Amino acid sequence: SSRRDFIKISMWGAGAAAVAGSLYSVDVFGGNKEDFNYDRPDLKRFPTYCDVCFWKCAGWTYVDDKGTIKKIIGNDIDTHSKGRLCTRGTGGLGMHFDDDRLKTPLIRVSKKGEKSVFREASWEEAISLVASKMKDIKSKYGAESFALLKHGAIGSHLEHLFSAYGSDTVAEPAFAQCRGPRDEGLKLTFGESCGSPEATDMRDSKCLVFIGSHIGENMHNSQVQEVSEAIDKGVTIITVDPRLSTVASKSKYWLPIRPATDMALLLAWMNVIIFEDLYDAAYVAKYTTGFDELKEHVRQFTPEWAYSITDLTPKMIRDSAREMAKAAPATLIHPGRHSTWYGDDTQRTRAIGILNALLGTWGRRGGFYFNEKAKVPKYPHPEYPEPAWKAKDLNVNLLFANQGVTNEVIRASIPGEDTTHQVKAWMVAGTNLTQSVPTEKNLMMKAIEALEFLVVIDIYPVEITGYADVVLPECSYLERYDDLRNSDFRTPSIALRMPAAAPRWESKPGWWIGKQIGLKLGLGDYYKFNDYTDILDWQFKQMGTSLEEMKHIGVKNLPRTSGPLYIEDGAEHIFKTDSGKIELYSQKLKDVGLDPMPVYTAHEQPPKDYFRLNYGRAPMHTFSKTVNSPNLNDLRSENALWVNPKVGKIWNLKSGQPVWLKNQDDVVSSFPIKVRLTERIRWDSVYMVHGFGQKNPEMKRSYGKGVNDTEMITKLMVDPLMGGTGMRGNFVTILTENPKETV
Ligand code: MGD
Ligand code: SF4
Repeated sequence: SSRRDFIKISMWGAGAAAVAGSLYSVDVFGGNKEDFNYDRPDLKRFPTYCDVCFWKCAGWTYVDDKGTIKKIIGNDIDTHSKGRLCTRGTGGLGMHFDDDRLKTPLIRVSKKGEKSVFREASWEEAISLVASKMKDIKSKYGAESFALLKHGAIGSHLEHLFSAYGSDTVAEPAFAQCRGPRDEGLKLTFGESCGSPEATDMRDSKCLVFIGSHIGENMHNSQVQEVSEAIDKGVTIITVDPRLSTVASKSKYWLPIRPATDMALLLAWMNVIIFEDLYDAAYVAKYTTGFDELKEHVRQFTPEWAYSITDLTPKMIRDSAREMAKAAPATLIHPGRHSTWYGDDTQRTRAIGILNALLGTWGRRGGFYFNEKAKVPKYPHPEYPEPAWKAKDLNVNLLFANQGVTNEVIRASIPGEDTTHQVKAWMVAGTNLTQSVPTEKNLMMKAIEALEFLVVIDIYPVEITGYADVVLPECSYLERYDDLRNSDFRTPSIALRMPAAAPRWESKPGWWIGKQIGLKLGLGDYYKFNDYTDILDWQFKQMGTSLEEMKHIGVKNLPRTSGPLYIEDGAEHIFKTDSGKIELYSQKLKDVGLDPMPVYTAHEQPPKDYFRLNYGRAPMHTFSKTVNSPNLNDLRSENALWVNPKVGKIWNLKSGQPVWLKNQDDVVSSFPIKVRLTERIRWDSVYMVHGFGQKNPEMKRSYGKGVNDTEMITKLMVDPLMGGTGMRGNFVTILTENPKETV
């Protein structure tokens, strides 16, 4: 069918490639800051904050007198990033220089049943078309039927547009495919989540526990810096991971758990901590509720019980629990981030929260601190209209989904599905949806096929653009203003992102795109500014600075006003839960018929000749966002399949050998992946880095390199509390020949 054929795209519009030759000859890998001569008279610097991941570290972009960006480095005064950028941030210049980027607006010319062909269009034509479709959908079905699926900086610009237009049908993969279960699990326990950046006080931790959280490979700048600071100070690390991750290799205890059994370990740890009297009795008595019920509940979950489930010896479970208690309250059992694993993820996070509470670490030095961000004044605009329904109304059975769930929006887009409301059109911005939201039974494709209109805003011709009716090219973060960064950290700080270079080709900033569509929709009252600088200057002035000053300093650190970082010894503290206490036992869950305390459920293990598909991150990449970036692609251009050497021997596999994967639903990978034999993975699992296996040939560096894990994830374990997409219950077998060629 038409939209599916885009992989064969033959033409992106004549002239699309006729652009300035490669500008890519910069000093991005100058290595240390010292290696680069910043005093060159021809250099100017512009403040920015990094957009390569969602950590938002502040930096300076250096530009020479020809207007060519030469280098990007951290902003020394930025408390949030401690003045440094990670490899990806330093390599962020690749997003500016990449000649594979989208260059002009594109309009689809092929009809259904033909292969996808686009033609170049002017902004005027493309924006008029988008606005007329938005009007059309609104008059036929109501504005709510137009959904916004977004991620990243452009999100707030388009949310403003959608709110003014009358739709709150908004969702992003950062919730139901990432940290939703963690955030909801912590809210149910402590009344609030740990935020982003996580309010983890790791620099002062004496014991750090990572459960599947592979910090270092999962690169969040200041977290990694704090872990290394803690290592220098002699922290004890305990890592629970079926794979010897980088942080596992730095650990005193590596617990190579049988995948999908973490809940059994967490319950056994609670058993040891309670029955060996290792918990913080004063903290538990003062700040928690439900301890007696919890004690009875975990009585049966001994380390001996957990042994046969987890493959971890009772001694290992006891020793590691005692180690945690010894360092408490400066012990941090990290709640992780990407937590959509097995469908009981909100409850698993509750178990992690409960363990932290038993050790008295919430609101304590070396555990969790109380973060604070600045109050940013809202630029005035008329009231938004009240939509007839909201994205949340699609989550009928998901009582603890406090925002839109991508998969529910997708389901609501398929005629005949049992949903409360119908979605007819999508705007997809800053998210490569087909790769970031796995679905069952090909629901993603069914939804895309059924849409009356799909507009995609991206900087790259990623897979999802191939299904669009209109594609709009955003410029890279180094070429635009965006909202100010408002960091949620130990102390608040704000940062400015401003352009260091003009947008390349015809690309435009997200705020500009939102405004132009808004104007065409007759929403001018919501856009009473000329340039985004008007908004920024207005906000900065009320926060004690100005755009002019921020251009010179980049970051403004503000004083903390919300009170102490930690609960002072014995002080009263009201938690934001119904009871005002940390809820070890949740009446709220009980009242709606759900488990008030976490329970262990056995999950399916791989059938014969199949391996559990495990996936994660690499330090030089952020999902699929970076895989085509010239310099980051140069560091790693494809993913590899980690296989245990014992399996390699039985299956006669060699390192470097290309193989194809087939999953439990007989889905075969589009491309091969090279084997990497390593003792670092258990025999029952394979592992790969997420983000590779790009399907659009226009992504020249990354096309066809490695396997896309999402393609192999066709069975979901949905979290009944908040709709999280549990992705780790999929099994693959290894094929040494391309089955498509042998049939
Ligand atoms: P990416 O796949 O990197 O992440 O999901 P996404 O947010 O979809 O896609 C980012 C998109 O933004 C790319 O298309 C990129 O080209 C585009 N982009 C980059 N810069 C800009 C810009 O300045 N402007 C615009 N408009 N677009 C830009 C991430 C999500 O995926 C998350 S947060 C997690 S934790 C999950 N991880 C995950 C996984 O590990 N495995 C599987 N199978 N699925 C996952 N889904 C989730
Ligand atoms: Fe950029 Fe790295 Fe900071 Fe993420 S952690 S914002 S990629 S410098």
